[in-house]
Amino acid sequence: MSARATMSTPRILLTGFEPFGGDPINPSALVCRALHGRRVAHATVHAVELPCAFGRALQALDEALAATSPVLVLALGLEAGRGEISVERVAINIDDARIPDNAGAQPVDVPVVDGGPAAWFSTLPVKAIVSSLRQAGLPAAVSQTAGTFVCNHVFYGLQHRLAGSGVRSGFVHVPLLDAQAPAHPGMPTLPLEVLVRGVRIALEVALTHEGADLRLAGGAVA
Ligand code: PCA
Repeated sequence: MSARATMSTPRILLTGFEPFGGDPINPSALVCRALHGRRVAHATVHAVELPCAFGRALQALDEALAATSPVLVLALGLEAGRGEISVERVAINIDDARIPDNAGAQPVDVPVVDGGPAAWFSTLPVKAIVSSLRQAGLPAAVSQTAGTFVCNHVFYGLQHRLAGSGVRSGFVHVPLLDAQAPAHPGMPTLPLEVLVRGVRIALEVALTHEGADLRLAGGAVA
């Protein structure tokens, strides 16, 4: 495809994270690499790997947003311990790190955005995405929390930046890969192909679902 044609194709910004916490790989980055340049519906995926560091991750996100002017943004991250592709519902305005980030920072109870609202909801049709993933036979669930580490930091920052813009955005946590099973005994894992297929479906639904989200139960009893 010529540069001109590429430029005129609407772009999806897909982000993943570099490895963190001592793991040599982060499945979210591998999914990004697999989908970079691929066509989904009428748009082309532009994938970017973010540093797993408070502040710097949002700077990298800002650069990627400015460079791509996307029609849709999906941020991905790893959550070891979850067995499903988890479509996040809400980002909260707090950084509270149980472990240091890749730059050695470990903020505790610091807002992501000073004076920002307590939370932002995903603007993706989260229920429709989960429903389509399940129909395709993939394990998927709505998640009620993206945690308080760098993933939630990026999710909140993303929603804050795009609030009112009309550009849909949100966050999906993916499980560990099968290849990581030996380093994480007893933890659920999935093959990379399943994650790539799932994220592709999520992008397609996010781009093409019209109107309000589906009214399907996706809640949790605490
Ligand atoms: N997962 C971490 C940060 C980077 C990643 O992939 C999180 O859930 O916050």
